[in-house]
Amino acid sequence: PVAKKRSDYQTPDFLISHVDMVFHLDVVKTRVITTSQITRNGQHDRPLVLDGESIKLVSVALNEDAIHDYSLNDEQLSIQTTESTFTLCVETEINPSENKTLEGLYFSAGAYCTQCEAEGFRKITYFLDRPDVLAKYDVTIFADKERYPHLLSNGNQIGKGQLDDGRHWVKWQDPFNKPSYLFALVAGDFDLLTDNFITQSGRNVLLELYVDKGALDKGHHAIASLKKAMAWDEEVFGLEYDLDIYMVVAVDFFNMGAMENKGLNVFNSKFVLADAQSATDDDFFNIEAVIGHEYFHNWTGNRVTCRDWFQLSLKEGLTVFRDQQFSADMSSPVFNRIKNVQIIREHQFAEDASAMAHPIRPEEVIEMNNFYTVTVYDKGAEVIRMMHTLLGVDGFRKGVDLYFERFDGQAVTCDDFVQAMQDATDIDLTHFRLWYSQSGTPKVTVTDTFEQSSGRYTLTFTQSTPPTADQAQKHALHIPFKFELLDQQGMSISDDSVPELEAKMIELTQAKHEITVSGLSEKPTPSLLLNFSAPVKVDYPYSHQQLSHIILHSSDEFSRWDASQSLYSRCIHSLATAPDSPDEELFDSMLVAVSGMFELADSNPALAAAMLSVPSFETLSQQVDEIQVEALYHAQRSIRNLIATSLSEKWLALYNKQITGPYQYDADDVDKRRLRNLSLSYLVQGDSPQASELLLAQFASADNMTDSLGVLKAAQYGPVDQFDHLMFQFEERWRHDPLVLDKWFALHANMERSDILARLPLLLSHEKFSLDNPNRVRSVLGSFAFYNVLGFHAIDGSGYQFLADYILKLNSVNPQVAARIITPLTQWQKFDPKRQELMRYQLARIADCKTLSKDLIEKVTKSLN
Ligand code: B3K
Ligand code: ZN
Repeated sequence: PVAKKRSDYQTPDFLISHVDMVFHLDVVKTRVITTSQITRNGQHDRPLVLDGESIKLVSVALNEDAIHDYSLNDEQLSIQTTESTFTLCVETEINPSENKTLEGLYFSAGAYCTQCEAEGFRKITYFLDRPDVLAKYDVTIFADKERYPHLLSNGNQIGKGQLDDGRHWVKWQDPFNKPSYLFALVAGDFDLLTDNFITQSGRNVLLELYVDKGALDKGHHAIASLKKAMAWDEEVFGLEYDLDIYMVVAVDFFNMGAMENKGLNVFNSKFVLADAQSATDDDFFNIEAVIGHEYFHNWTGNRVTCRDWFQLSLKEGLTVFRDQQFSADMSSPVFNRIKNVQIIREHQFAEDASAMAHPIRPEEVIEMNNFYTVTVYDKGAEVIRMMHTLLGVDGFRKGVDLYFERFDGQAVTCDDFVQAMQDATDIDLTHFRLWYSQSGTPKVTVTDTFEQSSGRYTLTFTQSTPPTADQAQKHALHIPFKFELLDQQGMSISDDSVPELEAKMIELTQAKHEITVSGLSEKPTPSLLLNFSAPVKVDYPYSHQQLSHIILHSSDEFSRWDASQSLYSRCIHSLATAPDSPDEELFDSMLVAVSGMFELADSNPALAAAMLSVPSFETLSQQVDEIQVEALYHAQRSIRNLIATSLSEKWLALYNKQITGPYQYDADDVDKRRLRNLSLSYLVQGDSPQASELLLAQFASADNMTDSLGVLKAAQYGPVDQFDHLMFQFEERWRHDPLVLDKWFALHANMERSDILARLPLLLSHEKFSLDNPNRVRSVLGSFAFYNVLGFHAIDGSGYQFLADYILKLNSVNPQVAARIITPLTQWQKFDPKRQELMRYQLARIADCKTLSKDLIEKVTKSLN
């Protein structure tokens, strides 16, 4: 396969104004008749070249005359014509039940469903399957009435009828122009939950949620979340929904989280269904976030879409930023910010350090589905956030308003967005645009000097970005770097002769910057990168006293948390490098700081819970040049044990204080459960005499999944027999519910056990496991590869081999899912030479496969270079 380059973009040779589609649904032989109104775009005599893949072409007619002199290959249908405006009718045949890729039209769990982004529409019909061809669609669906009472597509229902043979039909019309990737069709037998929303201009919007039969009660949270999202977008961005109906369908077989098809979102049921018994607080949170995300796409993605797929971050970075703001407004801003930053530090920094490094606007793509990444999404959102910081709340809103004023109904570029932000505010973003083309994680090194005699304090900021696999040369970026200086009382120092200090922000644009503050009586403590104002790493030689000072006094809650994490990291790395000579003084000061954090539990429980948690192995891995797997893993465990044992009384007291009534998903109770389960986990890790009793009591009395799962997660650190017993009971109770069983699968796959590789096959042959279902695959294989540190990275290479075996199996079932779970293998660069070799060996084995999908070819080839 050949890569497409961003620089090769050309406007389409033809445009399509209207599409009429007729579907005759059948499990093995679905017929699709697509009639398009086409016009030549400009003066040229090139043929009409349509995309099409894995479908059977039945017939082609141009202006109602059948034609046969077209040329056809595996990917394209070319038609030579001299007409400049014409009607093209294409009939295709599809086998939806054979389609395990879950892209295009597929049949699963008794229902038909489509997924077209990025390039799945071409698996339905021959078409100009690119986002800059926008058309209006009419869609008529025929299917058996009894089995498929609900026939859905985008827009408004404009007709329906009944045939004598038991089939019925429904016709839909979408009044908005849209690219083919936003097309959707669903047919099945569902339970339907309805509600309505009155927009700010007084229009009534019908809300419809389609779920599996019997799951109606689990839909209320999703509907409530949707209404919150609709109200929030009106309030914060002045954006109102534009159709009279908004449909959401939950399906069990889905490659990702959800899809923002116009007026007809399709969701992974994991991000819709919830009740207290079966869903955790995190599930409730994620449902609200994903429902919000897809809803926000209606403006940022659907009304204004991407010109080409290299611009994906135009809609994804912006929409992630919007969903992050929404979630922050719905609950605790600091807790949300911490979550966002953890994703960047655990996964995006790792991507930058790997063979898959790419800018938020990639330059070269073989398989577009490989670029729905943490870089495009989450770093993309950080880039939008930096503009928000530079422009301010009002400036940002003005920019977004201008963006819609200019581009509503069009397919545009990231540059168009930035230009609108600049034009609306007169803030020069020329240099800032480099964030779109430069990949990698910048490092800002900060040093300082203090001259006691004159009271002069100088801070020096130096930025540099290490080369990445895709790009050797790096330039200085425009970085909004927030900071403050704390005096010994913990007050933030101000000095109106130093504008950066007053603004608590310096805009770094060159390799080096310096600022000087005079007249200080003592050396201040700099609190750096407040609120994580840019997606960079910071290096400053903090003493542990300074970190403790920031933990107590920074005016920025995020930075208080961040300092706590630096302190833990320091302890863990110090123990990992010198396990035999622990730095007692450092550990003591850490323990003093930790014991102080307990005092926050009443006033700021969300922050307290985050501060009392040590950094993940993934975060720690990105802080070192070479990951020493066992040493780092055990050091992290030891520090947690130290915190657990040294403060066992505090943990017990904290546990006992978290009293909640019957389950409710509200901020106070969520915080309490979080602190309760965190305490429980430390009590078990610290081998507290009460641990077993508490585990069993909580397991027996829990009226909700958060507390039940909290028990299992904590029990991992306790006696094996007890853990096994609890897991057994859990499975007995939940084996009928696949979404809950996924949690059980994931816990199993993460277990720290020497025989883990003998246990995984048992999970994979579990009667509820299926390689066809992405949620199951992610729970077992994904959890193992991403999070089972000792198992996956076993020094005999068995973990790598195990994953590779299954990637080869998945290659022929679902290439998108295979290409996702291969990620940990593509991140070999930071491991020791022995492991690097073992990981590359498995990558090479995969590369040898003669029938490898484009998805895997792209990732494997890059990784082996
Ligand atoms: N836009 C979709 C993702 C499509 C992924 C295609 N492989 C969901 C989202 O970001 O909202
Ligand atoms: Zn999205």
